[in-house]
Amino acid sequence: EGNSLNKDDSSLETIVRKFQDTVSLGKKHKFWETQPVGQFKDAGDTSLPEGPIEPPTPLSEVKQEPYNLPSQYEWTTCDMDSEETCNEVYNLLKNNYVEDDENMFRFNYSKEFLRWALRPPGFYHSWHIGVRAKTSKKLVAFITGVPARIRVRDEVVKMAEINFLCVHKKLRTKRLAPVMIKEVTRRVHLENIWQAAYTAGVILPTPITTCQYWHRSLNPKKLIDVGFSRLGARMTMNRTIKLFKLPDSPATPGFRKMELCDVPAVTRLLRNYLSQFVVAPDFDESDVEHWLLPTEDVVDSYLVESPETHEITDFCSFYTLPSSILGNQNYSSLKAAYSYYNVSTKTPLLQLMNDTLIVAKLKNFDVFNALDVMHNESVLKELKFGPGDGQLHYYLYNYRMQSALKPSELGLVLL
Ligand code: MYA
Repeated sequence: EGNSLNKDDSSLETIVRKFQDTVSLGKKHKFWETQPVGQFKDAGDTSLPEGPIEPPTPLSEVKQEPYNLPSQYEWTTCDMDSEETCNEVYNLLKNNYVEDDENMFRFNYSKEFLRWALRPPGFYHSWHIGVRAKTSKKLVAFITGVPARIRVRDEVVKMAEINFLCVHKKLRTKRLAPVMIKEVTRRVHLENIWQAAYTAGVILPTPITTCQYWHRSLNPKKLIDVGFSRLGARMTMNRTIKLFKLPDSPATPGFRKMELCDVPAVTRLLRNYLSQFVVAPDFDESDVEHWLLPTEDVVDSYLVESPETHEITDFCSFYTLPSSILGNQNYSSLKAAYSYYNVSTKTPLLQLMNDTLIVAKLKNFDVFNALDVMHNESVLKELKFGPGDGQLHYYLYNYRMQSALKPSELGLVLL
């Protein structure tokens, strides 16, 4: 889950958020205190080693039956190949998934996106978990995992990436989420996997790092009209439109869309680049083919092929995640692109990202979002990104980090 919808920052919101974070750090977490995750009370205790918190148990000792749900509900495995099931998941999320703090926007992951996100190489059907009402069969909750190899320093760890945790609005605060988390954990354990990675907009015990979203307006008039951004001080609409204007086409010679035949070269480029970060995915060619080969309206990838040597020297990508605009007369959907993995070796990152903005604009996106992970921070301001109002916390399950990372030490982007 990449999971906080973020509008332009405003100081009151920032103050409120910092206050809420402070409250959260002192709060009791009845569920999370029972889980093998870094606990707030252990922060700064350097005697605790980095690595797994609990050892794996023999598979025969993993609970064989699902956890108990309240009697009106039952577990279901969601087959995302089924058009009908995929529709149900899509609609549950469309109506009940992540909103911004002011409930103006809600993530609207497309069906194609959900299929892509949930069916990477080696995925398990059993990790696509739904909850239905027994009598009506209505889908009321969802949580998913997909397998990934994630490197932490020099250790490659098999993990589950957990995402799309959602409980229907009418069933909130009934402690359903902890049951769902325990059930996905059980099913991950059954595959002999003992660690997980996830992100959330809320503070839980204990983030490995806290990132910020930045936004680059591509269609400033619409963004202002729908309340995503505000007209700056001493700015007119015309000045603002001019400020965010971009060239009509990318500037870098040899800049082109990634193709299937590029998978080996992109894999080499990306593996080499990601090796510098403390936490990053360990992508092989099949992962790159799945996660980075362009898929219409889901993921876009471009690269720079040297016109002389035909060497592939640079790479950039973004995924498509629109949000529903709640209660606006004129617009119902915000088209957002999210920066994914970028590698610059020859083309400066600034120029590479500027070309990415140009193609995103040509594809009619309203806004381009990026986290301050990897080397992003160094180019965001100059590219006219502004900081968002939400934060995205990254977590590992059953893996302790000695101390928090800087966002720039993180080489992982979750969806
Ligand atoms: S993050 C996206 C989460 N989804 C949304 O924000 C959508 C809108 N909200 C909802 O649908 C509900 O509010 C949810 C909570 C379902 C979020 N991650 O049932 P409750 C804890 C983890 O009464 P509800 C994403 O998808 C909360 O602190 N825990 O609450 C990644 C409290 O525990 P404690 C969360 O509001 C998910 C308990 O739940 C989250 O009805 C990663 C309250 O339960 C959250 N985002 O439902 C999941 N929000 O008392 C963890 C609340 O202790 C995976 N809570 O504070 C862990 C790894 C598992 C695999 C391990 C394998 C080895």
